[in-house]
Amino acid sequence: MSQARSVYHFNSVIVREPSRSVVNGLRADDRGNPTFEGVKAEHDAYIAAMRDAGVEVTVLPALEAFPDSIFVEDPALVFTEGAILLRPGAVSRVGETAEITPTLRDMFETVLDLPTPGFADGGDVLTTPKSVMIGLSARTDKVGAEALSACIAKLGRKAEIVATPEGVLHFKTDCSLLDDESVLSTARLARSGVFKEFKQIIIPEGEEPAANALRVNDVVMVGSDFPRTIEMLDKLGYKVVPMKTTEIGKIDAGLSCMSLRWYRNGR
Ligand code: CIR
Repeated sequence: MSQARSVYHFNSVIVREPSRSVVNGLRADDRGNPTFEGVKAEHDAYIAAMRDAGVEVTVLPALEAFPDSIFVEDPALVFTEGAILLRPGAVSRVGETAEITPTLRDMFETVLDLPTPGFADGGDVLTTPKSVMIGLSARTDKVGAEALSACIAKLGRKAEIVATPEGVLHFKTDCSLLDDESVLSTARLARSGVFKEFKQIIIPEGEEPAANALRVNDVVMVGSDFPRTIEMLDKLGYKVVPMKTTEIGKIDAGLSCMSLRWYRNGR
């Protein structure tokens, strides 16, 4: 693993335009459909924020057949060393992997397939300087996590399989990396002890969805619906960029879900 470059130093991201069908995206609790226009506006702002953070953005076209395909983080995992094609744990999302494969084969020399059987979603993977953490969840099972660990090892990184709190969609629904030593975590995830080796910044009670923040280069993107989290991070000296996530939040998504991020050598 490179010591010189932080794991949140990116120069490339892939995103996918939302489809009109995004209004039918999966969700655990129904708080009403998001509007297409609202999701599109949040996505456009996300692309602009990525560019402002100094990243080259590849924008893929919408896929009407896959309502959740805007969340490109889930069907693949990318590192400077190569890409891994995953197998999403939700039946309606399995086909998203084949859709993103040609782009990844174009952009990466090394592309690994997650061996069968088993499932793994990218939303369950938190890359830190110490390890690549894989959270077991309703979307990522033990077989999938072990197969993914082996792929990660092939790319020269160390994986660690951990638990996701019961009822939480993805491991990263409840946490994000803030810098080389610090994580932002919900209290329920922190209680499990997975972040013992980190400085833990705990989300204020009632703002749990803010835990899916996103560090990109020198900024931390945080949902604008979470003022106490924004104020806390601001006081700690982070350069916070508030991002609207109200509409995507209705289909259980946050800021990491909408991109695949990596440092591409030679750019
Ligand atoms: C799903 O349930 O799959 C989508 N509605 C939300 C996916 C969010 N993705 C992520 O956290 N990586």
